[in-house]
Amino acid sequence: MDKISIENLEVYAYHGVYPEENKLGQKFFLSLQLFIDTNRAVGQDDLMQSVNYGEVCFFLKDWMEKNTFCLIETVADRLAQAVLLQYPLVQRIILEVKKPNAPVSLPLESISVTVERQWHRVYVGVGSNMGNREGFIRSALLLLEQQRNCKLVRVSNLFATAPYGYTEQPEFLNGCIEVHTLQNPQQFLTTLHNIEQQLGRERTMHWGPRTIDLDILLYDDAVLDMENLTVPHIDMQNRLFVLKPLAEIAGFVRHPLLGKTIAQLCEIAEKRQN
Ligand code: A4P
Ligand code: MG
Repeated sequence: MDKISIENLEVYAYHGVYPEENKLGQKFFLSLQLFIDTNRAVGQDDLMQSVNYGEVCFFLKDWMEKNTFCLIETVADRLAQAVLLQYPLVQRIILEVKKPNAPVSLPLESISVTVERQWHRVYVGVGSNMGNREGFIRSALLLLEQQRNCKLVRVSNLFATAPYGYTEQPEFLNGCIEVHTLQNPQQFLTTLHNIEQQLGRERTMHWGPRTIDLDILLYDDAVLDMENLTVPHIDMQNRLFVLKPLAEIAGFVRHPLLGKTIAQLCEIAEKRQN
C-alpha cells in the first residue's frame, strides 16, 4: 500500500496529567503515515482522489487544540481514529504523538506514544427467533450503524431457518452483515453484547430462544482463541443458516483456517444436507 508521511508537525495544546499542563499548555510534535491506494489519484493526476496533506495538517492542529486528554496514549488513539473517520481514503494510520517538554525532571529529548489503527472488515451472523424477529434484526443494524467507528457496508437477505442444535424452539430468521470497524475484536464483541442487551436479550439457556444473537464470523483474516472469543466462529462451516446468507455478500472470501471460500463451504454444507 502507498504511504503519505507527515513528520514532526508542531502544535500547541493542553493535554497532560498535571493541571499546569492543562492550563499552560505545551508543544507537541505529530508524525504520521497514512496508508492509501494512490493509483486512482495518479491515473488522473487529481488531488480529489487522494488525501490533501495540507488539509490533514490543519485538521490535526485543530483537533489537538479543541480536545484535552490526560494521557498521550488517549490523544494518539482518538486522533488516529478521527483521521480515519475524516478521510475515508485512508485505510491505515501510524501516528506518533511526541511531547518534547514532558514534565520529567531528568534530561531527555522527548517522550512519545505511537499507535497503529486501521479499518477492519468483519462479518457478523445475525439471528432471532422471538417476537418481531425482523424488527429486532433491523433495530440491531440501526444500533450498529449509530456506532461512530462502525460502518454497515452490506446486508444479506434474511432467511427463515429451522432451529439447529436445540430443536425444541421456534423457527429462526437469519442473515449476515459486513461491517467495517476501527474496534479491535474484544471491543467489537462488547459492542455486539451491548446491542444484544439493549434489545432485551436474556442469556437463560445456551442455544435457547433469543430476541437477537450477533456472532462474529470473520474478523479480517484473524485467527483468535481467547477465553470469551473464538474467530473464525468455531462452527460456521457446519451451519447453512450462516453460510447461505454469508455466501450472498462474501462468497469470494476465504476462511483463514479451512482455506476454502465461503461459496465453497456453502456448497459442501448443502451437499452434506441433501
Ligand atoms: N463467543 C466466542 N466466540 C464468539 C464469536 N465468534 N462471536 C462467546 C460471538 N460470541 C462469541 O454466546 C456465548 C459466548 O460465546 C459469548 O458470551 C461470547 O463471549 P451467547 O451469544 O451468549 O450464547 P449462545 O448464542 O446461546 O451460545 P453460542 O455458542 O454463541 O450459540 P450460537 O452458536 O450462537 O448458536 N438455529 C438456527 N436456525 N439459527 C440460529 O441463529 N442459533 C443458535 C445459537 C442455535 N441454533 C440456531 C441459531
Ligand atoms: Mg451467540
